[in-house]
Amino acid sequence: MQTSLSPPVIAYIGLGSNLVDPIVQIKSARIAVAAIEGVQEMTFSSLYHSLPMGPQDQPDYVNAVMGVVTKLLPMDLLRNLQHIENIQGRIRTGERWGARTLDLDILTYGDQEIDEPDLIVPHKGIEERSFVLCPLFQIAPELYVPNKGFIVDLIAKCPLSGLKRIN
Ligand code: A4P
Ligand code: MG
Repeated sequence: MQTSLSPPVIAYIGLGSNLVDPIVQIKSARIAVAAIEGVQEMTFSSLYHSLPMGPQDQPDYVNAVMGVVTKLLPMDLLRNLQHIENIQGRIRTGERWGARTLDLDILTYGDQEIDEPDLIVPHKGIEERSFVLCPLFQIAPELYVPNKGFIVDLIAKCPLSGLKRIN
C-alpha cells in the first residue's frame, strides 16, 4: 500500500470485535497492525468484555486499545487499518453500529484534531464509551485527549456499562 511519511507520532487505536471468535480477531489484528510499515507497537491494553452499544440484537464485544508510534499520515494509517478490517472479513452492511468481525478506529493521533469527511480525530463519542476509555486509561493514564480533556477526567464521568476486564 502506498504511503506518505511524517515525523513519528504517538497514536492510539481502538480495536473491537463481536463476530467469529472476537478474542482471536483482536489478537490477529494486533499482529497485523504492528506489521504495517511505518507503525511500531508501543503498548497494548488488556482485553475487555463489553455489552453492545447500539443495536442490542448482536453479540457482546471484545475491546482493546493499542498505542503505536507511526510515521504514517493519518489518512494513510486509516487506509491501512481498513485494509486489515477487510482482510479479517469485515462486511459493511451499512447498519450503524452493527456486528463486525473487526473494527479499528483511530482514537487519537498525537495532539492533532482532524475533521475531514473520512476521518474525525479524536474519534467521535470517545467520552461516552467505557470500552474505549478504560483500556486507554490502562495504557496511557496521563493522556490528554485533544479538545475533550484528560483521560482521568473523562473516565470519571463515564458509566462502566457492564465492562469487564478479561486478562
Ligand atoms: N471514520 C471517521 N473517523 C474515523 C476514525 N477516527 N477512525 C470513518 C476510523 N474511522 C473513522 O466507519 C465508518 C467511517 O468512519 C469510515 O469509513 C471512516 O472513514 P466504519 O468502521 O466503516 O463503520 P462503523 O465503525 O460502524 O461506524 P462508526 O459510526 O464509526 O461506529 P463506531 O463508532 O466505530 O462504533 N459496542 C461495543 N461494546 N464495542 C464496540 O467496539 N463498536 C461500535 C461501532 C458499535 N458498538 C460497539 C462497538
Ligand atoms: Mg469504525
